[in-house]
Amino acid sequence: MFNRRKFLQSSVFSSLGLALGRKAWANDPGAGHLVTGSPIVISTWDAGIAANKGAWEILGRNGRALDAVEAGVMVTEASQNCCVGLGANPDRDGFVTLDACIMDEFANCGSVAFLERIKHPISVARRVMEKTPHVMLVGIGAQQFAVSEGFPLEEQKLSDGAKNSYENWLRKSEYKPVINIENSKMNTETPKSGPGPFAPSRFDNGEWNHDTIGMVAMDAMGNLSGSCTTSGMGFKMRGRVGDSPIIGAGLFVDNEVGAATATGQGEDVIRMCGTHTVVELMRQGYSPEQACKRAVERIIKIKGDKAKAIQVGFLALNKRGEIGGYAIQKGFSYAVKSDTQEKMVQAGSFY
Ligand code: SD4
Repeated sequence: MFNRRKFLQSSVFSSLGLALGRKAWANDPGAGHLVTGSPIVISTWDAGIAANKGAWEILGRNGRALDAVEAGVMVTEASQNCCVGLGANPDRDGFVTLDACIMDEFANCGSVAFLERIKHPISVARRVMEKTPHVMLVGIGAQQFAVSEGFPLEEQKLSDGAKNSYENWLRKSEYKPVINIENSKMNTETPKSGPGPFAPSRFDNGEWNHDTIGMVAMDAMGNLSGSCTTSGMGFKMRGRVGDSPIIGAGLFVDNEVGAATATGQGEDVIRMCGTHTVVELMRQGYSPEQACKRAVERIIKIKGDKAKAIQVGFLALNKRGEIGGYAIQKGFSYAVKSDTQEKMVQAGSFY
């Protein structure tokens, strides 16, 4: 029972939290983005500009944040030349497998993982949320559900860009799927020789590459929602699922507090419940940027020096419309759209 004593305790803690938060806020360079009372959408990386425009079609007409975050990331999923959706890099056996999740202001959530041949995993995730008693469907079951809901089964074919990078990767890593004759099945064992570098944290031509879009938004009613969709780590092991479709890892929304999404090396986001951590830090009074920074520092603490070789970025929005992001490495950027602004922001970084 929530008695008076507990109420007093919780008020003391929330006042303490707010005091801490104000202090953190005062030192927070990202704290200037205050857009209280008006809709706002933010999303990861430069593909976020187009995605935000898609979301704004809904938010700008006072639509619901949930509809906006679905429509927004669908723009990225549909763009064959980008790094999300069926045009993206395949797994190490040459198949594109997609992960996505969505969450609304009532803590309703839906998710799909290891989904093949479906163009809009985010919409399948939403159907899981709205039409099933479950939160998450994976693999062939997710695909069957999608087809039963009327989603077309697309051709299994790599985009030109993905084909090129896969062929390069095969050459460099000398990966050869091995046939296990005894069971006449593909041997899924990791080959001893050269599994090759995974891709989400790869450092190419002077920048950290990425293959995910995470989006969080607040609508005119002040309600929050979020979405996250990805092809996951390029050249991952077959069946690998990252943080992006996992509620609390790649995405978390708490309508009382704020919402956060993550990008980068999913394994390291999962092990510290990344976006849930960011939202809980905001609950304690940290600004979005400070909360993202704290969460990054937690990864650094866990990984030690190994953190130098990976990228993880967090992006957050609180209930007051303040936004912020932070990453392990330089180069993490995010797109912002509101009534008054449309721009890219370079997030701060630990290194
Ligand atoms: C994953 N977090 O599958 C995703 C990958 C990503 O930018 O965000 N890449 O681990």
